[in-house]
Amino acid sequence: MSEPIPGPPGLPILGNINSIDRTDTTTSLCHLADTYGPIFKLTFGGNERLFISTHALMDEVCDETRFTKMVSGGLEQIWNGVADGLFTAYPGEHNWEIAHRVLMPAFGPVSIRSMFDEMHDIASQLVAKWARFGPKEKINVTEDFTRLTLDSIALCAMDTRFNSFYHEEMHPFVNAMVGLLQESGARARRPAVMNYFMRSTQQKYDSDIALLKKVASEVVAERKSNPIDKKDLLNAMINGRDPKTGEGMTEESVLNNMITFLIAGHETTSGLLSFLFYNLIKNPAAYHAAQQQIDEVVGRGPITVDHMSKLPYIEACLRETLRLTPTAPAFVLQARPDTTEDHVYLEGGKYEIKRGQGIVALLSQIHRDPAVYGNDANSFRPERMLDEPFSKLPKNSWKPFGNGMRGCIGRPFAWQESILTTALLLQNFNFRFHDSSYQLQIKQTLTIKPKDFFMHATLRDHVD
Ligand code: MNH
Repeated sequence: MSEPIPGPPGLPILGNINSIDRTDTTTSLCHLADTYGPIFKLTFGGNERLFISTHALMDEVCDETRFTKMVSGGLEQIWNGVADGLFTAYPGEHNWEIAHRVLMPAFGPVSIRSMFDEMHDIASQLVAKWARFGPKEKINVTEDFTRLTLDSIALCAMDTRFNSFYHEEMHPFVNAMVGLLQESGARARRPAVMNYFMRSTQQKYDSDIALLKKVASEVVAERKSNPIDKKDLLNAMINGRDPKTGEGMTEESVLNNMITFLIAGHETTSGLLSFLFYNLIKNPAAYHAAQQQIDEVVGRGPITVDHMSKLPYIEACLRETLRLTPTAPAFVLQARPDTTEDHVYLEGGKYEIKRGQGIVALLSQIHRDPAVYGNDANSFRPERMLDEPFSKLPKNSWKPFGNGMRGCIGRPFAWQESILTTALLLQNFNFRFHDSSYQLQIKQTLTIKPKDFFMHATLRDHVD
């Protein structure tokens, strides 16, 4: 006999909407996990979802012969903006398969290496800005990292400069994107019928989506009328052919994926860098070890692409940051739709899962499972993420980039950008909190970022 899956009692129509804090969904869900255990259920807008928070359960649902990605909740609402782009495509969709095979080489190591100079260009703009600010200026960390990551993906992917560092306001694309993400999340939380009564919300949602499409189609049109011979993502999408079927991507699919890259390609990396600097400032020993490695490996000269693989301590700090605060905090799985049974079972029959039922992997809980990470699972300890211990972690115990074939295609991009930026910043500055008693709080849209996190940057005294 399977055990009943526990969960808090809910309201008749709204379900468990009151169990969740909207600005910090992840923390609310983690509290529920502490109360209800390794697996619990919640109901939103009439749909029941399961939430898992241990490595043992995660290991099972990451088995791609039994489970696959599920597009539901906020992610399904993002369909309104980017339809079957890579991130939002339903499992098995033909357009996903074509785009996946066309784009895999474009995100491969050779390609990402060739983007180094452009990433360096944008990261240098950040260094220049903070250097001119001087030590007294209060830096809005997440905003400047968002400028960095957005400009970087736009330049590397499609040779377009957003020049965010030269504008007070964020590029309109960013506001539209935040609008799409926030409203998509909100829609998933309220009963569908309520949307009909929210005229102005609907109008803003529609105009945000229209702006995203306008920016993307202008870029594609510009490229088509002025072709350049550059191996970037846009050319890969326009000219690439699926090695298996010989098909190219449709015009719609190019646009949907262009917007997808701009969205998926910067929010998460910006959050990662923000949490990293929070962790470094909070943990002086790790901070000094990281800075020392840069001084030894790079010294005071220029940082090159060959340095990227020689900074293991920085990589460990990045991995440890994604363990504690995975910036894409959850993803959803389901029994494979081609399963013939009505139910599947977890832990050898202990829990019964209906076909089509969403299983949300709560990454920050899974990443703190004491069975894997021990009693100091809540501490920032980069040493446990150095190459050797990292490669020996149990399978599926560190999943910030998702799972299997639906895992993150942009991982090598994010990694190079994060190592480079961290190296440049630690080489040039010392950092401290603006408010030395700052307590970490989290702000969530679809991704998480530290809330109200400000710091100061002082140029390092390079006198020997
Ligand atoms: Mn990314 C999928 C996390 C950077 C583009 N990404 C995923 C998934 C996670 C994820 C988790 C799986 C989601 C799911 O199962 O529903 N991504 C990250 C993190 C970072 C990141 C934590 C940075 C840190 N991602 C990037 C970058 C790009 C990108 C940079 C693009 C340049 N990610 C994608 C795309 C997908 C994806 C595209 C969907 C892949 C697919 O399903 O084919």
